[in-house]
Amino acid sequence: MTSPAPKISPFSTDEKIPPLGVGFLLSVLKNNGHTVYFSDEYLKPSRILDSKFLFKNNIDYVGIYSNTICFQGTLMLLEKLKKSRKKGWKGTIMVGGPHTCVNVEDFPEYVDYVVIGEGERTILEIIEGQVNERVITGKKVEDLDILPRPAWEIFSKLPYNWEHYWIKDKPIFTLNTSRGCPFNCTFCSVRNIWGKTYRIMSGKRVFEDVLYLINNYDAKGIYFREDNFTLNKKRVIEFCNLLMENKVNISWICETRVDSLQDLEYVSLMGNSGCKAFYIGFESGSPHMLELMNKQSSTKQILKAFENAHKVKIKTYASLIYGLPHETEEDLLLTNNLLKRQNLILLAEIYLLGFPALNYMIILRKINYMNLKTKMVYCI
Ligand code: B12
Ligand code: SF4
Repeated sequence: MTSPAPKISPFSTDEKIPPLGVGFLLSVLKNNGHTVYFSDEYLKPSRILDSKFLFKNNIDYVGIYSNTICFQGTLMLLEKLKKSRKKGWKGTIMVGGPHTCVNVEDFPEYVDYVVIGEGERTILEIIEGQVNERVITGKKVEDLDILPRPAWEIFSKLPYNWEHYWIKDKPIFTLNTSRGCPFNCTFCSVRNIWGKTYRIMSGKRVFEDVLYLINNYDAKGIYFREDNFTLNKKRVIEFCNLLMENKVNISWICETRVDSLQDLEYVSLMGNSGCKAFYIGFESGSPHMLELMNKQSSTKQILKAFENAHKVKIKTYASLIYGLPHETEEDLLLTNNLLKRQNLILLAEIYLLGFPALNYMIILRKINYMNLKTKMVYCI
């Protein structure tokens, strides 16, 4: 299960896309002969734990995905499981997901297993009775090519948002093909959760997954919803070439950093293979703030990245962070000046709030849909 979003929250929790991490776990379990049920409480809260579901279906393990914003929802699910135990349910409770990485002590004692980090190996070990500790750090999957595909057969039947405003056609599928980040931006929690080593699925594997989604679900577009899709040039080049050599006509979009977009030939190859837009975290137009954020990129690189993308007609969506300690009026002015020089389709303005166990943040994100003239506020 995922955890339901808070009913009232300053963060927007309305982007409903499949939880791919849980999807990997479902596939690993199914491939090892286990029967799985999935309830996406974030997509649509259900009353499954108030019913006789656990008893009727002889459920012996319940696993919950927990992130910080939805943590109250996790607690609510756990309370219901506790009540089921009082009524005689004998099952085991496991939790995993980002919140275990940042505040492991938050989980009540009656939770049997708290899995920090990657779950594919550990979830099987738990079910096979090989785990003795209550709090376990999941073993990292070094070669992501060995992972099964997320459980698309389950997700595809659910009412996720299968479209995206950057791609005309639908359905659009999301993929997550890398883990870890070698950078250490002060505002970001990814390194705390995934570690600094960047691990990837090969270009061939990514291509095969895209083809699978086209052939089985008539996918019209792919959104690589991951921290930095373009970091390993070799695999992205392999992926783009495979799309072109096999004449696969698919639109795709990804999330990236400016330093990955300095080489026009590379950016142009992505455009030729179907890339329609980049979501670029450039964060600030002030060298002083970039330095404080430890962003390891320069304003010169920002300008070059946007120039390269626009040269090959790839649209750009910029993400900025405001309100970090030490930001001055002058820094804001520099950011605004830089923004005026960009031809953005979207701008996400993110405001710092603070976050547990991170360098320092929860951030509010305000997105100005420049072309669409609508607004949205949410956080990363
Ligand atoms: C795509 C994405 C989304 C998507 C899909 C979320 C999802 N559930 O997959 C959407 C748009 C819905 C989303 C929303 C939000 N997101 Co988001 N998102 C991401 C992103 C970029 C990739 C997620 C992913 O696919 N990861 C890869 C998979 C393999 O990992 P995983 O999902 O964590 O699952 C693995 C393990 O955690 C573990 N595991 C997970 N569940 C369980 C359960 C059990 C029982 C076990 C044993 C193991 C286990 O095993 C899985 C496989 O290895 C991450 C950044 C990142 N690198 O992870 C941020 C990230 C997860 N999001 C984040 C945040 C803050 C949010 C929002 C609060 C933003 C908002 N709108 O305000 C909401 C929260 C709602 C929600 N339910 O997630 C933070 C979470 C930080 C935190 N401490 O909780 C992250 C880490 C980004 C960041 N920079 O900090 N997000
Ligand atoms: S913001 Fe991006 S580059 Fe920086 S640490 Fe987070 S994932 Fe890595």
